[in-house]
Amino acid sequence: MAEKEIKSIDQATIEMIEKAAQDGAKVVFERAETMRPCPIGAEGSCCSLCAMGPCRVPLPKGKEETPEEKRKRTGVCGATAETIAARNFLRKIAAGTAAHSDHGRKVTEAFLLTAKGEAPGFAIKDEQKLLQLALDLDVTIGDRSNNEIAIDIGEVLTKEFGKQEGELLLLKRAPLKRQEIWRQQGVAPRGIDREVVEAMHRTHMGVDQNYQSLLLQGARTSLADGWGGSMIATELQDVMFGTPSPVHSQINLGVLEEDEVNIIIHGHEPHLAEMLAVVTHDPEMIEYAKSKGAKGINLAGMCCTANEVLMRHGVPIAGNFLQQELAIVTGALEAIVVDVQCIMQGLVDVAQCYHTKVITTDPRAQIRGATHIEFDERNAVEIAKNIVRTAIDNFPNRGKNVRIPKQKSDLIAGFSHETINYLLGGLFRASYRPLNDNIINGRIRGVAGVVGCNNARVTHDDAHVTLVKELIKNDVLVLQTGCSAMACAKAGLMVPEAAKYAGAGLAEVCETVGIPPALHMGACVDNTRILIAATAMVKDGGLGDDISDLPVAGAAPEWMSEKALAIGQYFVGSGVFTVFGVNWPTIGSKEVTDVLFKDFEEKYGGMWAFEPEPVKAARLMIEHIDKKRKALGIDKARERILYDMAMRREL
Ligand code: BF8
Repeated sequence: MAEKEIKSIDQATIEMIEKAAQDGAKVVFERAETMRPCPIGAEGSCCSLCAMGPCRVPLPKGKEETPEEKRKRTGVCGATAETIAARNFLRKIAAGTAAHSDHGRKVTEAFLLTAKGEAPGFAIKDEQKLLQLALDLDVTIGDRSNNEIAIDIGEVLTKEFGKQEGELLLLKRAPLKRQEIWRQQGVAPRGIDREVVEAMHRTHMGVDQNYQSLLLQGARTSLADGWGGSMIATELQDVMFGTPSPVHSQINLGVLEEDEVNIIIHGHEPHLAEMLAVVTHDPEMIEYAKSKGAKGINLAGMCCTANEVLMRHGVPIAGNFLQQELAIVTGALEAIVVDVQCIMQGLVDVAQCYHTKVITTDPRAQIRGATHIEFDERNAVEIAKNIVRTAIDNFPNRGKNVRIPKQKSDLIAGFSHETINYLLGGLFRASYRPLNDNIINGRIRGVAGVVGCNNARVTHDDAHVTLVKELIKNDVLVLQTGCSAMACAKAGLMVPEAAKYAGAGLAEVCETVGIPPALHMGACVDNTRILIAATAMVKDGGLGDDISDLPVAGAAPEWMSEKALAIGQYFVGSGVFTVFGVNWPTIGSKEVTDVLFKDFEEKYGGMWAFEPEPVKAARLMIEHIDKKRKALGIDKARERILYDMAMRREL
């Protein structure tokens, strides 16, 4: 991994890192300097699965390994470097799948409570999507009420988590050829929890010690995430809270207000955030804020909870993963309210230097030193009001050491699969046909999903923005989620005017349809929207009969979480070439890495790659897209367009 030269390309972030240093607040950027990453763990060569270890089996540096040296590179139990790297990789996928899927389970529980009328304030909002889901799951519609249908859907989907045999029901949404590949390879997941449990069993000391079968379980587990837990979360959230459609908002720390009560909602699950979006507009709450000297209440988001309420309500976003502590450093934050995942324990320590209250709300994600106000869908309005009142009561404690960065960028979000379908084809003939046609005629070279985290080991936001700019310059339409979408939105790539960064062909399509060249599709669980969009492209015809035939590629250039690995693996297992940056967690075993980077292409039509330099990563993606165009016989159209572009650029 190359040493980073600057901490962030985002001025608001740099300004707040400096303020944190002046204020004596230790934030992630400083901690990353004092805590160097363990090189043996980073390459997947440390096994800590039993008490005979931890055993370290690092790859010898700077020289070719002899067969004898390789034979000796084992743990105390004899586990080879291959077994150790593959086990570590599988455990990470299992953890990532567990996180997304436990989110999906929580949504399903809330969905059932809503359908049964036991969650006041929540409702079934998207009837069309409810009925589509009923059709997909063979749930009877007839003349039954929406709530009756929803109860059946909720019960069917609840069983998907604990199912022991057969296949997950939503696999049927994939192209038929893809389903056959999964069956042939033996990776069609049976039940969501079953695959996670089996992954944990296989990686226990002394169980599966064949790196190839461990990696196979990695594929199966991740597919239980992408076509299971995550997809259930996205679908039910859309039905309950509304399927996103284009919405204008703003992003970066500059969305915080000097004279209002600032509340940030941070994490991943949208239930509480949905209720906060309502309650912060309640006149009674606004009056209460005024009684404490504030002009109003300002709700903003952070990380993927932010993406959820941005997509559906246009709630502004204060920042992505590495900015969470910096929001406190502004001195203007009354409360940071968190649910689950990607919440740094450092928040509590940073909050000691300011007046901010860190409020945990989920029994699964508690932090010592934080205030815990437990959320329960059965009493959502009252609990949300209690949280908002706690923040308002904290407003008079705000000190004089306040500095809110000026930076905030406009963005258009809300590009669900349904919205793209509608924007491209219109209400009565919604389809992906215009997208496929423009790919076939070469105006659009291909489509890329660029997703994932920030990572304090590399310059904040830089790889996301550089990679996406390179892709759109080369006429690749970019679909985004998570912290990557936020990075590009801050850089101004998510407004229609950003078409100026695009190649001539893509710019023409963006201008005609009125969309940005990088489309915000939501939170990390919403990567399933990209799977559905890819499937829609296959089904619309002209681009092959499987996702692996499409001129598409994926990337997570600043990944850090286990969820990112689960996502990457389900994209690979669904036939997509996927490039990760930062570091690669199986480098300690050439055999394991070769399976993931090479053999997987034969098995799944998609494979992994590792490239930390973002322009080179974009080049790899474009090469793959061109390879697929050639296989489809549509490379000739593209050559003609390239000639036109070159001429236009010379003008
Ligand atoms: O689920 S992109 S840092 S916030 S893990 Fe976390 Fe990574 Fe951000 Fe959302 Ni996804």
